[in-house]
Amino acid sequence: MSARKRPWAEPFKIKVVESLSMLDRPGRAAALEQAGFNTFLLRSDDVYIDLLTDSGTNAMSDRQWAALMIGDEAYAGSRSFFHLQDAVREIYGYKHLIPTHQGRAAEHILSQLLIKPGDIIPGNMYFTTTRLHQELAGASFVDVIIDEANDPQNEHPFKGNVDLDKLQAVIDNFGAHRIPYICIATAVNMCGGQPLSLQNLKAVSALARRQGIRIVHDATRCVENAYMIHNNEPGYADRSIAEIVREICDLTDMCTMSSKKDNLVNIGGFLAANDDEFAEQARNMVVVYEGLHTYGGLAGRDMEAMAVGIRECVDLEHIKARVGQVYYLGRLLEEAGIPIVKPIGTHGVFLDAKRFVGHLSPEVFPAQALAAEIYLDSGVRTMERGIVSAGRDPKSGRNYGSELELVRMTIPRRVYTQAHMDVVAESVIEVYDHRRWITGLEMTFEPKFLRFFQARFRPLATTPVAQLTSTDAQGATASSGARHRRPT
Ligand code: PLI
Repeated sequence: MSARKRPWAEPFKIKVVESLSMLDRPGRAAALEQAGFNTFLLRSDDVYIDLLTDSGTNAMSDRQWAALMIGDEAYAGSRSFFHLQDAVREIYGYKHLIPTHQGRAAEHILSQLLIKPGDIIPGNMYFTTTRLHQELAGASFVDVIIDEANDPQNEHPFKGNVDLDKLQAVIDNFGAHRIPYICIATAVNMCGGQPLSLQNLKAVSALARRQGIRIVHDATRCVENAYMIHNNEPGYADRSIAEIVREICDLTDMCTMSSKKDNLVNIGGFLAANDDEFAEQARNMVVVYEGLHTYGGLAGRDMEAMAVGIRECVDLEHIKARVGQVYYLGRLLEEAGIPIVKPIGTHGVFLDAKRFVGHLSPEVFPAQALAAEIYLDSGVRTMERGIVSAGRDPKSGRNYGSELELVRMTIPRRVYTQAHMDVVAESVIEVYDHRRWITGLEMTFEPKFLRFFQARFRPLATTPVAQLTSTDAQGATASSGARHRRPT
């Protein structure tokens, strides 16, 4: 073999394709306006390359499609449930499985069962739906992630780690009796898809056990985290991805899962636990909100496809190519000097809007404006992960605020090619070259919950000329009246 052999290539060939179309620039401008400058409100037909999310947007394998045909659609005791239960036990190791239609349904049931008003949930950074369900059940979330996670330029290889001193301080302040569980996410989404190390998780687990506090694992991207441990944590290079996933799960008591990510399906999730009594209560609760405990809001065929996806996603060649593609895009941007979150994450490349559009202040939603601009430039859809996503404290009504102001370019699994990644990089570089002409936004509609999904914005009337260089300012004045005043 040549020493110049590339480190990864897709371990699949393509059997079915879906055509893409692209609106012209005036069409994209009209679509953006209609969507209230929120990429979540665009119609997918108006999108060229869709990097909004990696959730439910994966391409299933031929084996998963074949599995759909053997789904058992029985209301009760479906054979497909038992297939799924076997897969969850084999890969994740938890004893009890409660299927749900997606991750937030598992979060809802878990939060309602474990939280009482006034409780505190420490965790390694919030996730939007997870924190909302904790709050709706009466708890407050406290972030105990290491400080490095909030610095996009810090190259710590495990930025998802828990700061043990912060965790101990929360326990000392509030008392273990007010902490029903510690919420541990793998491959932490909101800070850029950053993994935690097994060394850190072992320490968290030991501390939690000493204090008699459970650990709830958000296992949504556990396989991606396991791959980073395999690559970067001493002692794990020879361990299989499945072994590492199992070691992570064994250090925790239960998990919530959105199977729409790692597990390679378009819909599905679950709650899984080792505790018999908790599982019995969850099985009872799932009947109220989702469906019988042997399907939990899923069709039998969905459970079959998930069972196959759970085993496929721990294949080393698969995960190497999946994360390899994210790195490919990240490196293109790094080489062009674009400010991105480092290290490159596992499920997407995150632009650092604070540095990308440094002339925009946080009140004018820099990351939201940047995501809109990228769509306008090329039809590439990305999303905001900053102050809009952070939302408001339900008690005080104040904006939570966010140290990180990011645009997430999330890569669906097995969907796009390297040429698509090149197109994305070209567009981001183009937008970067003209970044000074990007104006901020004002929010015109704010929904009560998870506002980033449905909020609407309008562009501020003028470019902040005072903050432009004199050459930039001339350009802005010359074409006054237009929002995007870059030269064409
Ligand atoms: O979208 P759901 O309800 O299947 O899953 C909720 C959820 C829970 N935890 C984590 C870490 C997630 O990333 C997550 C969903 N994430 C979405 C939709 C995303 O775009 O990242």
